[in-house]
Formats: sequence, C-alpha cells, structure tokens
Amino acid sequence: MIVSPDGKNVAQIIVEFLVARGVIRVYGLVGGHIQPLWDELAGQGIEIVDGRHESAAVYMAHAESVLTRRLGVAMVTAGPGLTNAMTGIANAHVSRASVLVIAGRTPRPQTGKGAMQDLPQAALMQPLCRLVESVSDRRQVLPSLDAVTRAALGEDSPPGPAYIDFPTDLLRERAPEGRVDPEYLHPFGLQVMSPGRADVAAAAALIRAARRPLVLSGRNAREYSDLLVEFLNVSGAVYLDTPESRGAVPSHPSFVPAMRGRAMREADLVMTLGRRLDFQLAYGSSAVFASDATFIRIGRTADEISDNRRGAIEIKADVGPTLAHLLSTDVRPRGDRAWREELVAANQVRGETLATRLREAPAGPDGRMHPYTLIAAINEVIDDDTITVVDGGDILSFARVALKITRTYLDPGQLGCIGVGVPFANAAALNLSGRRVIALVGDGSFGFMAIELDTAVRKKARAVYVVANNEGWNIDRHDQRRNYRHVVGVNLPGCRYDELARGLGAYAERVEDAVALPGALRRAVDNAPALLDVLVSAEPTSPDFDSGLAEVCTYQALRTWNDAEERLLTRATAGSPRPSS
Ligand SMILES: Cc1ncc(C[n+]2csc(CCOP(=O)(O)OP(=O)(O)O)c2C)c(N)n1
Repeated sequence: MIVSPDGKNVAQIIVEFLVARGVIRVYGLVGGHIQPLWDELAGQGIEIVDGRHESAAVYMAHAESVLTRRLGVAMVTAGPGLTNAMTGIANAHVSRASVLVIAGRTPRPQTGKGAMQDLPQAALMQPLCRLVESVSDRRQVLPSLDAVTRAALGEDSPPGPAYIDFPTDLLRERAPEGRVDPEYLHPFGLQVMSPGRADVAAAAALIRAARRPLVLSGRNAREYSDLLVEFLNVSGAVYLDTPESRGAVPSHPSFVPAMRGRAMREADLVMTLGRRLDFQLAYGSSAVFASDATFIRIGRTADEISDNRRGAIEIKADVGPTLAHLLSTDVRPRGDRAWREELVAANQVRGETLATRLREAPAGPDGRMHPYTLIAAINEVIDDDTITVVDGGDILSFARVALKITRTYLDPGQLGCIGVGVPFANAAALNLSGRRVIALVGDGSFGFMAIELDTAVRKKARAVYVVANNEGWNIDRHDQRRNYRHVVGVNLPGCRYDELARGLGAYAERVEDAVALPGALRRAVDNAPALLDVLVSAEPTSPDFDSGLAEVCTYQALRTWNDAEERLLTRATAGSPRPSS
C-alpha cells in the first residue's frame, strides 16, 4: 500500500489545499511520479480531466481560468510530462492566464544520479512562470502552495502560470496532523485595487479636455463590460477592443472595429484599460497613433500602465473600480462630435459592405467555397450565449472580421499559439456546459490536438469543431507564393478529419457543398461532440495576410504600420522634427 494507512500523507494535504481553494477540476496526464496525487484527487472528489497531451492539459486549465475566473490547475508527470506541457505554459505566460502547474519529480535519494525522467525542471520553468517552487520538505508544502497560488492569480505581478513540483517520495511521506497551519486552507481572493482620488480627478480633467477620445480595452474587460458601456455612453469616446476583450461590448455605436486604423491615427486621447501596448496595438508608436496624443493608462500591473508609451496619467488599479470612480465625476468631453459621427458612419458602411461580401463571397477557382461562406453559415447557429473559439492562420483572420461577436470568445492569443482550439473548446464545454460551444479551426491547427476529440468523447464535452479544411498551412502558403521562391512544406492534402473524428467516437460529417452547410451544422449541434470537415478554398487571401502579418516585418506587425514606422525613423535620422498626425 503506497498510501499511508495511518494519518495523512503529503499528497493528501496538497489535495485538501486544492479543495479548500475551490478547485473542482484538474487537467492532466498520468505518470508514476504524480500517482499519489492522482489517487488523492480521485479520493477527494476533484474531477480529473485526463487529456492526451500535457500541453492540452495546460490549454484546458488556461481556458477554465479565463472562462470562470478560477485558478486553472494542470498536473503533469516528471521530465517529458513537463517538457510536453511547456508550450501550454508559455501560452498562459503570454496570455496572463492563472494556471497552477503541479509536477512530480524524481525521488530525492535518486536525484542527480541519472534517475528516470530526471531533468532540471525548476530551471526550465523559471522564465515562463510567475513563481517556481521546488518542494523538498513537507513543512514547506503548504507555504509553497500558498505562494504559487497567489502568484498565479496575480497578487504581486501579472497573473500567469506558476509552478510547483514535489518528489514522489515526499508525496508518499507521512505528514502528522498538527503540523498543518489551517490558515493555509482558507480561500484566498485578490484584493481589489482602487484608484487614488487625485489620479481620478486628473484623468477626468484630461477626458473633459479631449476632442477625439478613444478607449482600448484589454484583459478581463468582460468583467466590467457594464461599466465600460456606461463610460462610452457618458464620455462619447470611440471604442476598439482587442482579441482578449472581444465581446465585452458586442454592439454599441461607439464600437468602430472597421475604422481601427483611422481611430488610432486621429485620437487625441487614448485610454488603455488593462491593456499592454503590444504588437496588436503598434506598441503605442507615434508612427501609428498621433505623436501628440495623450495616453491615460489604467491597469493592475506596471506593464499595463507604462509599457512602450508612457501615460500622462498612469493609474495602477483595477479597471472596473477606476471606471466607476471616473463615472462619479464629470467625464463628458468637449468632444469633436463630427469626428465620432464620421467614424461611426464609416464603420457602418464598411459593416454593410462586409455583410454583402459574406453573402456573395464567390467560390474559389478551385471550385471550393469561400471561407466567408462557411463563417456566414456558422453565424446562423451562433447566439450571444454561444462560446466561440477560433484557431488557425487565414481562418482566424477571416473570423476576426466576419464571425458574429459573442460575449465569450477565445483564440490563440498574443503568442500566436495555434493548436489551442480543440482543448479550449473542450474546457469551455466542460465548465459552461449549458452553453453552445463552436470552435472554428484551420486544418493545420486542428492537427496538433486532433486526438483531444477523444478527451471530448470520454468526458462528454459537447463542443462542435468546424475544421476549415484548405488542405494546408494556408497563410504561410500565400506568404511563400508572394514573397519566396519555393512553395514548400505547406501542403496537407487528402486528410479526412471526419473519418478521424468518427474513429474517435465523435459524430462527424464532411461538407463540400455550401448548400449542405446549414443542415450539417444543425446536426452537429444536436450530436455534439461533433466535427464538420468543411472543404474551403485555399485561394482567397485573408485580411491578416493582406496586411502583411505573415511576413513578419522588421518594426511593426502590419505592413502599413511598418512603413509608417520606417518613415518616422528615416525622418528622425535625418533630424527633421517628428510629424504630428
Ligand atoms: C505552434 C505554432 N506553429 C507554427 C506557427 C506558425 N503558423 C501560424 S499560422 C500557421 C498556419 C495555420 O494553418 P491552418 O491552421 O490550417 O489555418 P489556415 O491558415 O490554413 O487558415 C502557421 C504554421 C504558429 N504560430 N504556432
């Protein structure tokens, strides 16, 4: 008997801690080094969602944390179990998802002697995790667990993955009662950070003075979407979201996604809400935003309020309370109503043009349906309650423009971590089981985690996976055709993802004709977990490809931004004054 018959062992204490912290599911993949914990999870009623790859486990924990605001927990075995998990951990790091990664480790007496699965695990985790704890003494178990939990949730730094490992012999070690400080078993919640009175007053004064205010939302925006809408109503600011806040304000006259470039170029006041100025926001550069624009930066962490372009006012606080405080003052700007109205009108025209393009998108020269035709059909089975997940290259770009915006949306995030689609959808279906989950995934991206359909079938995760099958890594294929000499290593011909799905026990259909789509989608929804393998044309280029995202320009992510940055740099080296917009 490995489990101590008399009194608690360390594994038991760890799981008691997880229960006390409200963990109801752990995502993982089994292995001898974590077996005492695995056994204990089952004993204490935590559901084990056993994936087929450790990165899938971390992706699922990541999605749970984003969707439920709980701590996501992944458990992996030592050595290759952990290295397999690494891409998921890197993705949680960049996306700031609160994921606790628990790993097993070589028993202490064997460590460093060439033991099975022995690797410098803590060192591997260091650059990606908010905190890394390698526990070797049972007295350190609870303090270390407490510390990694707080770090993952973002107590002192941005939320993100935190890592803890235990040698297997320690997990089995007896832990006499009386040594456990019950304080560690109390639930822990992050303290709300409220803004200072003077900062709020100064920000309100800038907002009142603004003529063309723009709000850019980021992390957790769905949590404060009511306040955000109220703020937009009162301030008259125009509004742009980012992929991590998509759906926070689904339809509002101030929301002008089709006028992104102009809004960024012409705004004289830019408010970032819990948002870094990363590549998706042109690093806040004066080449893309007006050089004399004033920035107000609001966020919980130092980088959210100061990265790349400093704010005239930087408020280190939660966005919700800060908006509430701003709303309790006067934030009606002088406002250039004509500017706002022009943007709103132009956005509407572009929206209508897009709707027509969607309806009338021609089949490609290869005779296959346009990706927009597929998206238009999916839009018919999406309502505001639907959780949408998108993963891929071209198809992600088409979907960003054309997929109906719902209040819950997930995609590969700023790391560009394709492959997340199926695990994200699985976690969504498990955690929010009453809601429809539709994942639209490129065929290349689907392949990474295709086997996770098995997880969906076993765990009854009722998601619908729509594979946009253009038989290749299409955004890169376009890049090669346009910019390189060879088209190589980008074709994925002849795969039958429907057959693969059926082989794993899921309902599946292949769809080649657009006319068959509505019926196939309805059947997929009724029979989820279900997959549709939809042949789409490889010929149309996506907005992201057209804007140069696939090319990886030198200074900026998009070609137009990059060109503007180069012009700015040339002027700067020539010594001429910086342009104002
Ligand atoms: C893990 C990972 N590998 C490779 C890439 C580079 N990459 C980005 S998009 C893409 C093509 C995606 O192909 P697919 O999912 O079929 O979508 P499509 O472009 O065909 O719509 C590739 C290879 C990446 N971002 N992440």
